[in-house]
Amino acid sequence: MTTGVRGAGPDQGAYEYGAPIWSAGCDLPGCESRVRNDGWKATFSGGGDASAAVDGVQTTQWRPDAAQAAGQSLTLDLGAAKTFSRLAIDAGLDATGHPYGFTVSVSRDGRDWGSPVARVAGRSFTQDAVFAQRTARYVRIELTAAGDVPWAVNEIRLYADGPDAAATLQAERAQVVRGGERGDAATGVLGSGGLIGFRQVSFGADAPGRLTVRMASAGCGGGCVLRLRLDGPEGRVAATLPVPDTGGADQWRERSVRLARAVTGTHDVYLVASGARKVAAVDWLTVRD
Ligand SMILES: [Ca+2]
Repeated sequence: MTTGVRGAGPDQGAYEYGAPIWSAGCDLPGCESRVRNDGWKATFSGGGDASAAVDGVQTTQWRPDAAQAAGQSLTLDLGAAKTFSRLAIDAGLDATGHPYGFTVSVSRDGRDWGSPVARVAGRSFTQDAVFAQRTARYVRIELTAAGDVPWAVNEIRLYADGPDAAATLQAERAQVVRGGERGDAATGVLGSGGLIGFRQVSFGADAPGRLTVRMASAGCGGGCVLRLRLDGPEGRVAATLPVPDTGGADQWRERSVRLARAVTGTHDVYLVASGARKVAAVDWLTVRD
């Protein structure tokens, strides 16, 4: 890895000295938009412990005793309303337990389900159901065909059209960067009115989370802030984060502040700099508990 070198060549070690630190995990668009599993529960219509289907571990598998039959269902409780537009069933390396067909339904209260949002037939290693984006707390997957062997699920995942607010939103990957250089791994120093923006960010928590920003700043004199604004650069302020003097535009620090109140649903998100000609460079931001 020899991109983003500072000086004559790469420094020895895991990352480039003085550069923003890397974040572990996949940074492809499809990974960023994965809905965070923060303690989902799964219930099988035939009873038994179905927790392995949503325990966040790809190698643990749920597999009931009975062979597949139409009407068997797994119901997920996401704990709070989440926004998503794609469901993927991962059966790992087990090629025998894929369902022959299923429907996906969603519900806000776990009682009123309406018509299925997706119908899927045919078998593949990962079975995706794609539908118009929904916000719901409960998801039901119901088989529509019989099979010789039991259904098997290693992990169920949900994805949204945009990133989850709890993901690490890398500033250099923002859809909008204004009033500062985009940069390879972080923005340059944003001036007052400068901003970065992310489209269609999913919020789902019932309680206010914390905005955390990794930033670098010098010479602001205590009067600078970064504001988290919703739905537009001039939109409602969800949080105001004072910018500290970190000792230089290459001295990175994390700072966080609690949101004024809970934000739910999907919003375009803007981090807007204010207070001085040079406010702060931004590495990443996130909203989580
Ligand atoms: Ca699992």
